[in-house]
Amino acid sequence: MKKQIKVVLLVFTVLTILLMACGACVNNSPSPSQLPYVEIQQYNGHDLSPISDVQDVSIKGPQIVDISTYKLTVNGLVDTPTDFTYDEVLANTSYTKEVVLNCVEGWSADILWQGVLLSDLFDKVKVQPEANTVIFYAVDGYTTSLPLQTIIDKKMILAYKENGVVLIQKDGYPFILVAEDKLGYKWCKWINRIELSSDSSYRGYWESNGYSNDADVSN
Ligand SMILES: Nc1nc2c(c(=O)[nH]1)N[C@H]1C(S)=C(S)[C@@H](COP(=O)(O)O)O[C@H]1N2
Ligand SMILES: [Mo]
Repeated sequence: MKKQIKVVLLVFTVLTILLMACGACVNNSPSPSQLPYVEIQQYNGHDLSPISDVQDVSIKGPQIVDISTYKLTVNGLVDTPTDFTYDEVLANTSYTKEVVLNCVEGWSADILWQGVLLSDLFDKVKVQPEANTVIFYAVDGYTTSLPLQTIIDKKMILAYKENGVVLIQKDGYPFILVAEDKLGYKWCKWINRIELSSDSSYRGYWESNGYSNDADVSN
C-alpha cells in the first residue's frame, strides 16, 4: 500500500513537472512582436532608394557626434552670430524633399529628405548684404561652399531625416546639406559650422583637389 502511494506520488510529481515545463515552453515561445519597417520605401507612387544605397566615401569615415554638446555655429558676415543646439535647429519649420544624391564615383540614391530651410536660419542671424558665399564646415575637417543665391533659389534644406528616419551616423547625423542638383561632394555631412562669406573664390576639400566648383549634375 505504501509502495502504491509512493508510485502515485511519483507519477503525480513527474506529471506536474512535465506540465510546468510545457507551460514554460508555451510561455516562452510567443513569436517576437514585429516592429514595423520604419524606412519609407515609396513616395508619390514610385520606389525610393533604400538608405543603404547612400555609400560612404567620406574622407575620414563616419563621424560620431555627441548631440548633448553639439552646436551648429552660423557666423561670418551676419549681424548675430549664433550657436544653435540640435533642438533649436529642429524648431524651425520642417520641409520634405525628394532629391537624388549623385556621387562622382558613379552611384546615386533617390531619397526623401526632411529638414529645415537654410534661408530660415539665415533670417535668424541676419545675413549682411556683402555675403555672397556660404561655406560649410564639418567635424571631420571637410569643407565645401555654394553661392548664397543658389541656396536661396533652390530652397536648399539642412536635412535631419532620410526616408522618414533620423539621419544615420554615416549619412551625416545630425545634419547633411541637401545640395539639390549638385554633385555629392557639395552635400556636406556632419555640419557644425556655416559661414557667410564674401570670398567667392573659396574652394572646399574636393574643389581644391581639382573638382568643379559649380558641381552641377549633368543630366
Ligand atoms: N563631412 C563630409 N561630408 C561629405 C564628405 C566627406 O568626406 N566629409 N563626402 C562627400 C561626398 S564625396 C559625397 S558623394 C557625399 C555622400 O557621401 P558618402 O558617400 O560618404 O555618404 O557626402 C559628401 N559630404
Ligand atoms: Mo562623392
